[in-house]
Amino acid sequence: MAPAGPRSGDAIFSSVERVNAELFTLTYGAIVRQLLTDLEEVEEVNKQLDLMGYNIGIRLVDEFLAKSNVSRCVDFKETAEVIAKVGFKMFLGVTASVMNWDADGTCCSIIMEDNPLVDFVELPDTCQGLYYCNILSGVIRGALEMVSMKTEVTWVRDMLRGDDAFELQVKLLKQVPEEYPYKDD
Ligand code: MYR
Repeated sequence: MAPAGPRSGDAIFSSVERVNAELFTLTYGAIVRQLLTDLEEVEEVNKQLDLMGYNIGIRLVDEFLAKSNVSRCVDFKETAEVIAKVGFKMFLGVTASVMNWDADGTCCSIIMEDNPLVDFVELPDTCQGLYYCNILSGVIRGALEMVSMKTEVTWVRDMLRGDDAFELQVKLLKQVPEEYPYKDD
């Protein structure tokens, strides 16, 4: 078999992936910039990014379940691990850690040390108060709502604000039991 050269399938695949990732990062940056121009108030931009994420999340969960072969999680702890390890890998190409569980297992932090959304990003002073990656909190909230979990997702740490990592707190507010749609008789 011929040795894999610089244009082997793998090399082409990974360079296409890298270009796609960069395009995604730059496109997201352009969206945030446009929202800042259109909405003016940083708080409104945060809300809009969260809403956009929510609308993506409620759709993306189907793709996630179909592609990942993940079966129903036994509890919220397993769900959080699935998001951080499988979901983030599938849609962002990175994994995250789950930490800081509260005593009853309904609140945790998802911590990202590597965040492709912020490659090339530097925020000017006029953007203080902006949660640049707010789309992610919306995506998680939307996706979890579609599997019957009402959550509140908030940023605790943000490297664009000078913190040492990105940390999202995910709090389970309510778990709606899914009903079997047919009677068993
Ligand atoms: C279950 O049914 O309990 C498992 C449900 C897992 C839902 C996982 C949703 C994945 C969301 C991916 C988020 C990606 C963020 C970039």
